[in-house]
Amino acid sequence: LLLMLSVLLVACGSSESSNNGNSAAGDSGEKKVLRISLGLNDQTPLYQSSLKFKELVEEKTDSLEVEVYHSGQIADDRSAIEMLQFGTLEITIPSTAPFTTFVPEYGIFDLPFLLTDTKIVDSVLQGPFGDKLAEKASSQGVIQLAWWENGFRNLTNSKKPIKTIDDLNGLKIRTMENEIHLAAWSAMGANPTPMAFTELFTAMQQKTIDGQENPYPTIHLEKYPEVQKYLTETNHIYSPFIFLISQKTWDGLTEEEREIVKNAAIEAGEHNRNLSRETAVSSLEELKGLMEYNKIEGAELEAFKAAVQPVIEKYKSTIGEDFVNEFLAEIEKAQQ
Ligand code: TK8
Repeated sequence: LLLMLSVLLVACGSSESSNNGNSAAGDSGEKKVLRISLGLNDQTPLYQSSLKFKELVEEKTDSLEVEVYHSGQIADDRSAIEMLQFGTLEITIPSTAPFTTFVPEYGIFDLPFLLTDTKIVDSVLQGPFGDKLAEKASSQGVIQLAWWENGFRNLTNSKKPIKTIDDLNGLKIRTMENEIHLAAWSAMGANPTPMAFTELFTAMQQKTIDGQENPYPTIHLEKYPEVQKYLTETNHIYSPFIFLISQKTWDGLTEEEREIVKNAAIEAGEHNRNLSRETAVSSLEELKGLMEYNKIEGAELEAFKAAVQPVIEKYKSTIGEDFVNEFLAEIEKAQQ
């Protein structure tokens, strides 16, 4: 209830300021306000690219106004998706992992060590296969307008360097709220706990967990070196961000507004991918000076992969055997 109330207050505040601040909408009525809920802070490529989306939309029309809320101020990923379904929030850009309880096929991204570089990622997502998956969101009262990027996930912890798979034994790792991630970390010997991203920093600070995994920009820009000492390059998962708009919001837009919003989501998404990749490189450089860094590779990487193989086999059927096979064929095609 409190959450709903605070969102209502935010909504009231925003339509008020749009009235005061802009006479362009004039007598023709109020501007439609599109609020974006983000989990990450205002230093991240996600936030910067959302500002880009705002700019692109607002330069094309006077009828729409975009407001960007960062750091889970409105909600965490899963709650924000639910708000889109109810029509109490317009846009959110979550990771795919918490969306799999709504649409299981998004679970292809949770199968570890399959998407290993950006060339393959782009080839799989920026084409018919990516479109086909995105269309599946519509069954849940939300529309996916574009693929954005969270990035390749890597492990941090406060306990010890992770050089071999045995080092993971008993390590308390926070995972996203996703069954496959839990199963994968258990299979690798760790002791995983699912948790909303909004709870993560405090959990690390209070040491209720030892470690977590996220892309380099998040680890760096959310200041994890303050509470985590060891950084291990595992590249175990590629996390997309998905640009979602509420079906209810979409239904309330004119044809022209839909076109503007969709194109802006795609164009800002390209900007986001570039920025995310540049930031991954610069963030890692910074992190190497702040944490003890090592990389899992060679025979050790093979041991990690072997440990999660049964998990991949097991969850194929949950996701849909045919769909997983199609995904694997796309990866193979991209590698040629
Ligand atoms: C931000 C989340 C986050 C994700 C996670 O809302 O939960 O670890 O990687 O960045 O989507």
